[in-house]
Amino acid sequence: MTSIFVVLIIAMAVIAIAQLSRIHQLSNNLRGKREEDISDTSNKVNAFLMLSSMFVYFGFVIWQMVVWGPYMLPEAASEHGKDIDQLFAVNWFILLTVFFGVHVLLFYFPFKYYRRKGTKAYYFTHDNKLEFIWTIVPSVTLAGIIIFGLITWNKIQKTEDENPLRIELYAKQFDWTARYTGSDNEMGNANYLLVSGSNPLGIMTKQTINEKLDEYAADIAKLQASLANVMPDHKREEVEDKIAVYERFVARIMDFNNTKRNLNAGLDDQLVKGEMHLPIGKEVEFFIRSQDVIHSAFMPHFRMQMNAVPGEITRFVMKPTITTEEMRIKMDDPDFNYILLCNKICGSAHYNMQMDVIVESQAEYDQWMSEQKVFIAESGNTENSKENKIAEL
Ligand SMILES: [Cu+2]
Repeated sequence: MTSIFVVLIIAMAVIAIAQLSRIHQLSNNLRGKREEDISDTSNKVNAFLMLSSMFVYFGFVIWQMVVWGPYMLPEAASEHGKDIDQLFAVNWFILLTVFFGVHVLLFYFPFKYYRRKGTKAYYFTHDNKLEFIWTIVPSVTLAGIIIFGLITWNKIQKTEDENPLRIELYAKQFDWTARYTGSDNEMGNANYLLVSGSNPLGIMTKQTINEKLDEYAADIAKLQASLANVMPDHKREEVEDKIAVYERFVARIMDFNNTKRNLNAGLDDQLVKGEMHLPIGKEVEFFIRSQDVIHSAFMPHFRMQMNAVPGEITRFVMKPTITTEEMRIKMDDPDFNYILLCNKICGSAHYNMQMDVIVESQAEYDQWMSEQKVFIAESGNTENSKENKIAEL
């Protein structure tokens, strides 16, 4: 009932306004005034409103900067991070200069040049000098930003250390696994065809290859046996197709054995979850992979981010410069931890796809590393010493 009443009031108001403007128009006609005639006073009022909008707008922008400023990231905790921050600073400087410059002109000109009776607009078709300036200045500025960006890009793609710490960041819905190379400092090969419950990263060793081959042999045998049953033609075709696919997988997995890959490199790899440790001042070369969809390895405090793309290995080179302990003191927060996040919305639990990162002294790192299990132990093999395994091969 009330809603009908409200609608009625609104309708009446609209009709009243329409009638009022009609009366206004008619009275103007009677006085010989045309609709398009706008008084100087009304122009002047609009000009002042334009100028005051500028102050309100700038006030709002500056207020936002002050309010959100304290939530910016603390100082970069990596070597290249300083370059990234500098890149940001340069870009912000250019953006803010242009932003304030353009808006001053945008608001000030309507104020300065509002229409006055008797003045005529100045008119010109084009100006070569002006065109030249507004083409060259942005081109040079953009080229500068791009060159600066490329130099920084090279730094995060090139290792300086001859023997950097190599770590694989393996993404899947919805967690991270960090794989360390173990004592040989060589990351074992991996392939998605070898992924299984006991080998989530698909690491390539003699054992994981054979396990997978056995698994497929059993599956194929089962499928072939099922062909003896009576079944409709389309169903039979389906089974035969599946066998063909599995046989192709088998051929590719057999090939892992035949190629000259080092199948021992993966044996002592160390897989960790939940918490990843890094020694201070040591260059780290990250290899980033994904099992399912696109994820993104994001460590904001180190100014590091790189997509994890299925079927591809992406890289990022980084050297931490501030330990977790030092950062806790700097930030006056005893609970602070560096963090690895997923920065690509990858599904329902994306928000929780994270891992703590601890930066510590080499000695502390070595101690932690010595407590981490090696891959072979994870795959359920009882003889888990590397020597035994290699001897067996
Ligand atoms: Cu993700």
